[in-house]
Order: sequence, then structure tokens, then C-alpha cells
Amino acid sequence: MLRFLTAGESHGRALVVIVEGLPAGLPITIDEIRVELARRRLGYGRGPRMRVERDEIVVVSGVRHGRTLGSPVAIEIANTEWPKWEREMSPEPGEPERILTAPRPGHADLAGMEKYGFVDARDVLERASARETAARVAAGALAKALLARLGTEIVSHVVAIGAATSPSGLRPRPEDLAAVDASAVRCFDAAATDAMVAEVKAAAQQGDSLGGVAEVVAYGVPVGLGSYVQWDRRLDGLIAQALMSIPAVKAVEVGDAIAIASRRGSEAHDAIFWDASRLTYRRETSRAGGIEGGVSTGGLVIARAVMKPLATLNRPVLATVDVVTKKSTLSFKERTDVTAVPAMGVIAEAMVAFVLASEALRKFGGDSVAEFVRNRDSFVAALGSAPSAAEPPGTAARSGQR
Ligand code: EPS
Repeated sequence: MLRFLTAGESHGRALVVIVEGLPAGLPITIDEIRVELARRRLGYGRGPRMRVERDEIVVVSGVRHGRTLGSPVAIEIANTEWPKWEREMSPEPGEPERILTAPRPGHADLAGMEKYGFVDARDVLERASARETAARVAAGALAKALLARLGTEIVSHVVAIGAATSPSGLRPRPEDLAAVDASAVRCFDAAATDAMVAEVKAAAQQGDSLGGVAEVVAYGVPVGLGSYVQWDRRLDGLIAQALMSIPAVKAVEVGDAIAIASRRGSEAHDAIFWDASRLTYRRETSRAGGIEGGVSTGGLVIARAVMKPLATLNRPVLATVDVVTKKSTLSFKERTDVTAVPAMGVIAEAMVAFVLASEALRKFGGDSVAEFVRNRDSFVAALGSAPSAAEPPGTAARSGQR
């Protein structure tokens, strides 16, 4: 089983992630992790912290001479702003300099304060902050490295920020990722990039924030990941949970689900063809997002994460209540991003990578990467000789095929 746990507060000393269950012998470099973390900082509309903070990483365990050992991989990502926060965030007994008593509507502040019995919103926001996603992206870098052994590659791109959208159906391939990352908002279309930047500028001028949509596309996903046999093993369900867990994501779409809802069944599914030359089934559309019955079909896995506008505003206008005086007031003002949709796409890649890697390990198993890949190869080889319609079940063995 592959799993990861993160720890760390937004302005604490560091974030920590432990990834357990990776097979031994997986080549991984600190640079690969660093590159993914740097991608998460991209995007026009990010706040000032993205310019001052650096993601300094230390691989604490589980990797030796550029290969995993099969033991838990622990990674620490230092918060370089820590010296500024050391007093306010000290683990030693003491009092904060200032307490935040006017929770921000839409943020975890008030529900968290009531749930855990805090009067200082900082006790909530420090962990609820999306800073934690840096640790997820580090875990995702490991998952991507494992998937790369199977030839599985994952890309994301921004398809909407505010009212600006990219042309529908436009879908970057792995070789396009550098071009996507070069767009100011990680959008694959130049005109849409300009429109999105204009949206962000306009919102920024008014001290407001924006949401949007990022699409994740996974290429080369093996057939057979996930299962219909139990509710919590469906691949689309696992992907939806993983994406929905990203802060501010409030909806997830797999394939063309929303458009399909208003179509007839005859227009909603992906017809199946047999490719005799490659001994494989083929679908010419990917309306189901590469998942049928909770199982990957071998086609493109496509999911979209929908992000609400960030709850922290540079010009707080939403009414709230001071939790001490119970008087109406405006929420406290924090330094913030105008939008984080471009970064959310990178985090969504990491989350989808983690789910796919975890399900691939469940399907193929193996304590070393070599064993894992061998198991996949033997599964795929058997698929090619699986009984076809021309050869009903039971005849394959007789004809000498296995
Ligand atoms: C965040 C608020 C901002 C973002 C932060 C997430 O932080 P601060 O309040 O310190 O300015 O910059 O994101 C990150 C630090 C990061 O690395 O992504 C929030 O409230 O979620």
C-alpha cells in the first residue's frame, strides 16, 4: 500500500511529508522534486509570499545514492520565512502577540475555531492553509517517478480563471508541458492566457479574488486500475476525493460528465473498436475520462478540479462576527493571492499521480521497481492474447495461446 502523511503549519519551521510503500530501486533525484515544487509556485496572481519564500528541501530518509530503499521516504521542506514567525509560532509555552478574532467567511477559520475550541483563528488557518500542498507536490514527484517506469505521464493546464476560459477540447500532451508552464497562468492557449491575466488584473485592482478550473490529463495509464467490486475502490471515486481534498476545490469532473448529463445515452459513451494490429481495444473518444465502472480503460484519464475564489481578500468586504465581542465586523486582512488556480493544477497533477501510483502498486505489486514493472509487463502480455470474440473463452489454450 502506498500512502503519505504531511505535517507542518504554514508559518511553522517546516513542512514534512512521509511517503511509505514505494518499491526499492526507484531512481529519484532531489532536483526532480525541486522542479515540481518550483512549478507549484508558478502563476500570475500569486501573492507576495511566493516571491519571498523558497522551498528548501532535505530528503531525510528512504533514498540512497539516487534510488529508493523501500523504506519510508521522509522529506522536509523548510519555510524560509520561519525566522520572521519564530516567536508567533513557537512551540514553547507562551502567548501570541496578536489574536485573530474575526474569522474570514469561506475559510476554515470559524468552523475550525468552534470544532477545536480556539479563539485565535491562527490556530486554524496555520494548518488549513494551502501551504501544506507543497508537501503533497513532493509526494507527487515520487509518485510521478514511479509512474514514469510504466510510461505513464501526467499534465495539467488551466482551463478557466474567473469568466475567462480556454477553447474546449484543447488538451496538452506531455511534450507540451513546458509550453503550459511558460504561460503566465499555465494555460495552453495564448489568447485565453491574455484573457485570464486581464481577469486577474481586474480582480487584483479591486482587492478581490478569483476561482477557476484546472484539467489533469494522464497519458499511458494501464488498463485495470481501480475496481467496481467495492465502493471505495472505484478509481474515479479515489481521484475525486484526492482532488476535492485540495484546499478551495469544491467540485470535480471526470471526463465530459457535465456536458454528458444533458445528452442522450447514444451520444454519451465511448464506442469500442478492436485494433488487430496492436492486439488491443481502442476508443476514439474519451467522454468517460478513461474510467468505466471505476476501472481505468487504458485511455486518457481526464479529470477537472473546480476551485472557488480564495476566501482571503485584500479588501475584506464580507461581514463576519468577532468571536470575543460577538459584534459584527469585517474579517481580518491577510496577505494573500488573487488566484491560485495555476498552482492548483500542479497540485492536482500530484494528487492524481499519487492515486494512480497507489492503484498501480495495488494491481501489480512488487518490492522492487524491477518486480513491479515485470508484473505489469506480464499482465499486459496476457491481455494481448486474451480470448477475443473470434476466439471464444476456452479456445485460447487449445490454440496454443496464453
Ligand atoms: C495561503 C495564503 C498565502 C499563500 C499560501 C497559502 O500565504 P501567506 O498568508 O503567508 O501570505 O502564499 O501559500 C503558500 C505559502 C504556498 O506555499 O503555497 C492560504 O491561506 O492558504
